[in-house]
Amino acid sequence: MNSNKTSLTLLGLGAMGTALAHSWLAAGHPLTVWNRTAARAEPLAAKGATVTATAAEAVAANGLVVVCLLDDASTAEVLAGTDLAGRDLVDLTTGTPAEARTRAEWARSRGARFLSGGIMAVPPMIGAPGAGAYVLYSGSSALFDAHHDTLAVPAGTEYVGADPGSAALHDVALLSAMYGMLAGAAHAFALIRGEDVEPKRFAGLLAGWLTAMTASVHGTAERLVSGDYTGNVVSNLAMQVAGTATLLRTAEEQGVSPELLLPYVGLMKRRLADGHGDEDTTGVIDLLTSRRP
Ligand code: FVH
Repeated sequence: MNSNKTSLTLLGLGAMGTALAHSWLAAGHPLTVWNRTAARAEPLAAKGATVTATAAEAVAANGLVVVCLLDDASTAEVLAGTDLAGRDLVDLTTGTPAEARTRAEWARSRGARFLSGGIMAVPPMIGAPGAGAYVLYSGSSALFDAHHDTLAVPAGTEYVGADPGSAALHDVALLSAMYGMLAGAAHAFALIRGEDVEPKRFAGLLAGWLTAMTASVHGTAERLVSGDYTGNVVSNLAMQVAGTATLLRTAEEQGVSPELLLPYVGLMKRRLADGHGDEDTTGVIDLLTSRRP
C-alpha cells in the first residue's frame, strides 16, 4: 500500500462494487470494505482490503465513504446504523433525482458532506483505461474537488452541478436513450431472424449505422436551444412519417410485432397532424413534456 494514497471505505461488493474495489486496491489506496454477504469480501481481503463485520465499523474507519448498493432503499438500510458525522459520503447507487436530493438532505442532517454519482459503465470497464467509463457527479463541489484524484481511479469523472439530483437525472436520461437504442436493435434483429442474413455481419452494419446516426443529437440540441425546429432540417417529418409506413409494412411481411416501433411512430404522426411536417423529429419532445424552459 502507498501511504500517500487516500484511504477510503466502500460499502457494497456486488458486481460493480467489486470492480471498484479492485481498481482502488490496484492503485494502492488503503481500502476498507463491508458487504451484507461477507463471502464476497474474501477475494478482496486476499488483495489487501480490510474487511469489517458491520457497516458502522467500515464507516468509522475512513473519512471518505463510497456506497455502491442495489438501490436507494438498500442504501437507507445499510447507512441507518452508522455515524456519518464528519464523513464525506459518495453515493454511487443508481436512483432517481428526487431520491438523490432526499439522500443529500438526510446526509447533511447527519453531519456528512454528500456527492451523488451515476456510473456510466459496466463492471469490466472499471479501472480499464481507454474503455470510456466515467462517473457523473453532482452535489458538494468541495467534496468533489477534495477527492477528485481518488474518484478518478476507477473511471473518468464528470461533475454536472451542485444539485445533488443532477447526476441521477443525467444518468437516467442517458440510460433511457440506451434502452431506446436497444429497442431499435431488437426490432432490427427480429426482422432479419430466420432470413439468409448472418447476424454477426449484420451487427457490424447495425453498429456502424447507429454510430453515424448518434451525431443527430447535436442538431436536436441546437433546435431545442434556438426554439426553431425547422432550422437545418436534413430529413423532414412529412417524409419520415411516409417512410415509417414502409417500416411497418415490412414488419408485417416478416411476421414481426411492431410494438417497439409503434409508440414513436405514433408520436411522429401526431406532430405531423399538428401541422409540423417541415420540422424534423425534435417536436416529438414537446409532445412528451408538459414542462418547458
Ligand atoms: N452492474 C452494472 O452493469 C451497472 C452499471 C451501472 C451502475 N449500476 C448500479 O450500480 C449499483 C450496484 O450494482 P451492482 O452491479 O454491484 O449490483 P449487484 O451485483 O446486484 O449488487 C448489489 C449490492 O447491493 C447489496 N444489497 C442489496 N440489497 C441490500 C440490502 N437490503 N442490504 C444490504 N446490502 C444490499 C448486495 O449485497 P449482497 O447481495 O452481496 O449481500 C450487493 O452488494 C446499482 O445501483 C446499479 O444500478 C450497475
